Amino acid sequence: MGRTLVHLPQSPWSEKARWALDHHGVEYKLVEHVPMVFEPVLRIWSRDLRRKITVPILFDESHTFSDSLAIAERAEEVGRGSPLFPRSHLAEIVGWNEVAERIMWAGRARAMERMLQNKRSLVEQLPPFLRPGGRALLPLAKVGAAFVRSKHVPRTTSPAELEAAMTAGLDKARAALATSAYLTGGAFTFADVAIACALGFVVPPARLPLGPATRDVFSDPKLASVYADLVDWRDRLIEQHR
Ligand SMILES: N[C@@H](CCC(=O)N[C@@H](CS)C(=O)NCC(=O)O)C(=O)O
Repeated sequence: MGRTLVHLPQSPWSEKARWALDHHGVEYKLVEHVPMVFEPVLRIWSRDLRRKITVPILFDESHTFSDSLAIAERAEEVGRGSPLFPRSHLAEIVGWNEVAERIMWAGRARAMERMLQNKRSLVEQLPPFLRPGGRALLPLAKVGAAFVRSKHVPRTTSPAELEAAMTAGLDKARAALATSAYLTGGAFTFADVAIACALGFVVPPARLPLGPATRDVFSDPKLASVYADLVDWRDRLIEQHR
């Protein structure tokens, strides 16, 4: 099928993978994921019937890369351009990806709660071929969003804990950026890509194709005001490196 990335256009995780692939000039086809519906297909394509399916997934030659970090590493292996994983700072970069994952994990939990209360955003989650059905398909959109929440969001974490998980990571990034325009090694790396994408749960970047209601749901006005400096940094990074 040729090199193919299965993604969710609006998801910060998918953007993390696309950014690395594009940075390295890697060519690929895009297939838009439909939560719940595509899961059995992706299990078969990835030849792993038991794994928890998440996107992005890259199918490349006979290999499956089923995580944004693994996809970025593959991009580095087959692509061209400046390295996103310089060996001298590898451990730090992987550490920053973990920081980003914690911010995103908490950010998604908060965004999903808001989404389930927002009918317009739920309708915007319908796959393109169902969107013309609009409000009539709201119950279906709700089932899809509830499925994604139950798959990824444990009910035991309180809103305060989620906010604390986000601020811990954002404070760490702010401290690192106090002395440099980049998080590690004085150059643009995957650490910057990962944290920039995590800021998608504070203020989504303009370039992500989100419907207006979903843009609201993914935005966190309180954190946006506290971390306006990080959002500015992210926007400059996109201008220079995306
Ligand atoms: N650590 C994974 C996380 C990916 C992830 O959580 N993807 C979610 C994005 S919301 C997803 O696949 N959701 C749709 C689904 O579960 O069907 C990565 O970096 O790729």
